[in-house]
Amino acid sequence: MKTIGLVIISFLLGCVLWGQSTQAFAGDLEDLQHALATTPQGIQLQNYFVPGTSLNNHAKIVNSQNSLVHNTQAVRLTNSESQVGSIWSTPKNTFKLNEPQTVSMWLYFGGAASWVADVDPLKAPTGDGMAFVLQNDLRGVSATTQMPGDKPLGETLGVWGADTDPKDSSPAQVASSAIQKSWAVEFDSYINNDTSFEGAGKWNSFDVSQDATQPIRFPHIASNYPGDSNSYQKNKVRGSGFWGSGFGADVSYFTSLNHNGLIQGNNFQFLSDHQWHHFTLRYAPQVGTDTTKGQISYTFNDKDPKTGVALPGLKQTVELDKSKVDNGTHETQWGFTGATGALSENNLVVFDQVPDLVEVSADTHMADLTQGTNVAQTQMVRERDQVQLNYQVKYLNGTEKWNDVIADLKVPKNIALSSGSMTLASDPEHPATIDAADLKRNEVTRSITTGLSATSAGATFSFTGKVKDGTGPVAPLTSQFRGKEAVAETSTPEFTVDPTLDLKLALPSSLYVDPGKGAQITGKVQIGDPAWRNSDVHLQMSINGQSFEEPLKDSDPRGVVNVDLPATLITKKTNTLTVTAVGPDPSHNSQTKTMTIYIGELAFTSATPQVTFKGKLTGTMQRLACAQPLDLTITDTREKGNGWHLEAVASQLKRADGRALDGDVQYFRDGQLLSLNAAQTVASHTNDGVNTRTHISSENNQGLLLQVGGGAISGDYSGRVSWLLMNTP
Ligand SMILES: [Ca+2]
Ligand SMILES: [Ca+2]
Repeated sequence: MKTIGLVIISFLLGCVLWGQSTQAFAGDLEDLQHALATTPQGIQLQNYFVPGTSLNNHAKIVNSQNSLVHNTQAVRLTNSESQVGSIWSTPKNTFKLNEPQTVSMWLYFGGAASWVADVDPLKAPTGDGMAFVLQNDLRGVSATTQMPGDKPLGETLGVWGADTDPKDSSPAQVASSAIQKSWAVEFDSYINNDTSFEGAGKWNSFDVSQDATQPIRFPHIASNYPGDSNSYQKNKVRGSGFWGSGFGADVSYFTSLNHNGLIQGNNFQFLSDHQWHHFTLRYAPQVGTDTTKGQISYTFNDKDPKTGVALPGLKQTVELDKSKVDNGTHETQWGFTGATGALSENNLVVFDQVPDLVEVSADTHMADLTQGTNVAQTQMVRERDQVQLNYQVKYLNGTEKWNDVIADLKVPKNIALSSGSMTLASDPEHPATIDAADLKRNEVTRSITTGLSATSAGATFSFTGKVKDGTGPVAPLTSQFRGKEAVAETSTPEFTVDPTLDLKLALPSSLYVDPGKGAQITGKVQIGDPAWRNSDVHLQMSINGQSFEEPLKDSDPRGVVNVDLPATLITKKTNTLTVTAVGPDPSHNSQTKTMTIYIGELAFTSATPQVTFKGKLTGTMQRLACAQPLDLTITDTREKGNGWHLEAVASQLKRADGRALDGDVQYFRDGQLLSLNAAQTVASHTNDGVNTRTHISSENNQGLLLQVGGGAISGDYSGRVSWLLMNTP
């Protein structure tokens, strides 16, 4: 935004100045008080940051006014019109270019002042925003955009170059006025998209998009190198009217900024909405095997500001060319810059993790011990189930110990805790017990007095308890591990409490029935309530699209399931029956069990198609073995207790000329030879309900032989063996 009124936007400036004397200030102050009263939990900053020393710098470290947080400070970059603010890391808190780094924070961008009536959501009157900056500018903590005169140019955010020359502008000239040897990600809450002849070179065109299909219309987040001329585009604009008639003075230039890694909102409250927004920046010190580049991923709105619960957020990943920011030390100063022009904005930052001091993480695991489930996955427990909650904090790495860590843990109120312990990773054999009074409150605040470090890298708080009676959804609860150097937060999973299982149903998983026959379903329901009789419990069943219901029979022993399923419902080879037991109160039901009902059959499922016997006649009686193994498989999927037997009979073997062979086919079994001139039983079987297949093979010391008499004459003979499978044992 601009500080000198021009025709295009002076109407907006007029609005602001009109009531400025007391109301504007009151609006900003009110918003600032709101921001400080609602800061999320962060860390103390005075050891890690110093305000910039550039002219007109308004950045300050201020204390949170939120009584719910502890030892939290905020950076206040700007709090009124026509300000710049910058804050920079101290030497103990640099950004290391050759190491992984994580920085995470909460950002506040003010909002349309409450004293502006009828705020147009498409034109929120706020200031310009702020930028996260890595820099090795020779000016150090006094680095800022070089601006003509003493008025700050809001568009620059105090880090980008100044677009101030409409007649002889070049990207190199603009870049030279920026913070040098730097990389910045901007949080831009004001759209500077003036393409007019009159507005050119008046620091109001950075947000003019080079890509007409992706115009920048709303507040956004984007990154680039402020001191690099490749980050800017020079645009020519021609005047009209008198000057267009041929004199040379009718051309002006404006400069736009290349927005890399763009995350754009879809309204003007994307940034400036009187809310805190979480932002995480992760740096990896190489791209593949290329160590001249780093990779930066930044994610916006990755935590709910009210609950602290993690959200996916909006993410972009960009490459960092280290040569553009490194001065040979392989580290940079880092910090924030912000600026306002004619419109004001409270720009504030609260850090929960700064790079290189310590990197920490926390997570929660909730298990339903009764059901043996992970509640984060099932999102469900039942009344009276036993549950376990583990809160784990980890020290991942860092140059310092994580000091003064306080675990502030919250357990959902509908869990009655029975035990709790804290175990340090460095001393796993000696868990400390949590006091019963803390367990009763479902809240534990406990100091990890040893602190956490590379040698004492974590702690686990473990609680067990029982789900109280009362059904419904349970919202996530956020717990904190807050220490001097970082804050780690973790949330319990979102879940629902379902009614307890007063009824537990047990059924076999499958059943075979004979074709055309009904099925008898037998099982057991464990009835929890002694007042209920069998007939108070109904079985809701469904098979092949038909649903029906029937009560347990009072004539049966307690809890016995005994249902006759008619054959008309068993219409397929494989049928799925679902059964749920329901009590007199429909909120009490069992889990739904599924049973597969197969129609049984008795059949050959494989058979050797042909066997041959070969031999040299000797004029005496001979027995010839088959040249191929015999191989028959019989499948019986009928109900248990059914049997079958197999008979075999062979025709006489004949030559093509009709001459019969002197000899006969025999079956060898149990040391006996059975002539197949007449039908013989060669195998029999009774179904045990478990094994459905029987394999008859010549490898099992049985099979076919050809007995040839002494009068046989040579030739090719053929015949047939018939196998008869009978459904009786
Ligand atoms: Ca802007
Ligand atoms: Ca921008």
